[in-house]
Amino acid sequence: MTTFSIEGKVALVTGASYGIGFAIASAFAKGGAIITFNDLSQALVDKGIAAYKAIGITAYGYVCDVTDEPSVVAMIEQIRADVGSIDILVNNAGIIKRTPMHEMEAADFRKVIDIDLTAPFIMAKAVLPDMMAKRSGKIINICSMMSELGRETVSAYAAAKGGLKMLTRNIASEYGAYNIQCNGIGPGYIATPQTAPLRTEGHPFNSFIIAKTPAARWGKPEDLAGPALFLASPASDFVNGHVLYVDGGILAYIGKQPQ
Ligand code: NAP
Ligand code: GCO
Repeated sequence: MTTFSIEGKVALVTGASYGIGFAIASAFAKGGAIITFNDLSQALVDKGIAAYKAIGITAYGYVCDVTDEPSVVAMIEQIRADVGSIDILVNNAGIIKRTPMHEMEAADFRKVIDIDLTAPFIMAKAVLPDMMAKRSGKIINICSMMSELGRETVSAYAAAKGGLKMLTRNIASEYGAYNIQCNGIGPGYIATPQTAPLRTEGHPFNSFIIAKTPAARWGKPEDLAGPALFLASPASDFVNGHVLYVDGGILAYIGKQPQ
C-alpha cells in the first residue's frame, strides 16, 4: 500500500543510537527508508551502527552535537553527499534534568532548552532548504506529556517541550505551502534509559504511572514505531501541526482510584 510507503526516502533521526530514536529509525528502515542518525561521540555512533546491523539494518551514523549549528550544517551536507537530501527529519535527541526549580542552576535550565528546543530549530532550519526545493518533506518533533502537563522537578523540560509543540505548529504554518508537514509525537512514559531512574524497584513513580495509564503499563519504544511511520508517510500529507500523543491514554484519564 503506497500510502504508508517511505521506500527509498532518506530519514535522519537525531540521537538514535538507542531508545525511542532507535525504535523509530528501525521501523523506518523496515519501511524501506535509508536511515541516518547522529550521536555525540564516535563510540556511541559505532555502537548504534552495530545495533542496527544486528537487526539487519544498514544505518549511516554521524558524530554531531545537535546544538552546534556549524556541525549540524556539515552533517546535513555529508548526508546529502553520502545518500541524498533528507526527506524525513525526526528531532528525537533530548535530555531531562530533574531538579526542584528553586534549586535549579540557570545554566542547567539553559542546557535543557538548548538541546530540547533550540536544537530542533537548528535541525529543521538546516533541512528546510532541500525540502522547499523538492516541495516535499516531513519533520517530526518528539514532544512529551510535558508539552501539556507539568510536574515537580521538570520545569526546564516542560518549558522546552511546551515550546517544541508551538515550534511544531509554527513550522507547519510557515512551510505547509511547500508540501512540508511538521507534526509532533507526544510519547507517554516509555521504558528507556531516560526514565530508568523512575522505574527502579519500589520507586513510587512506577506504581503512580501504572495507575495513571489506562493501558496499566509503561510504554515500549516500539509503541512509537507505527505512529512515527504514519507521520513520515504520504498517509499524513494532510496532517500538519498536530501532536499525536502515544501515551496509552494518560491524557484522557483521571487515574485509577487507590484500592
Ligand atoms: P534517551 O534514552 O536519554 O536518549 C536520548 C538520545 O539523545 C541519546 O542517544 C543521546 O545521546 C541523544 N542526545 C542527547 N543530547 C544530544 C545532543 N546534544 N546531540 C546529539 N544527541 C544527543 O532518551 P529517550 O527516552 O529515548 O527519549 C528520546 C526523546 O523522546 C527525547 O526527546 C525525550 O525527551 C523524548 N521523550 C521521552 C519519553 C520517555 O518516557 N522516555 C517520553 C516522552 C518524550 P547520548 O547517549 O550521547 O547522550
Ligand atoms: C519525567 C519523565 C517524563 C518523560 C516524558 C513523558 O521525569 O516526568 O522523564 O518527562 O520523559 O517526557 O512524556
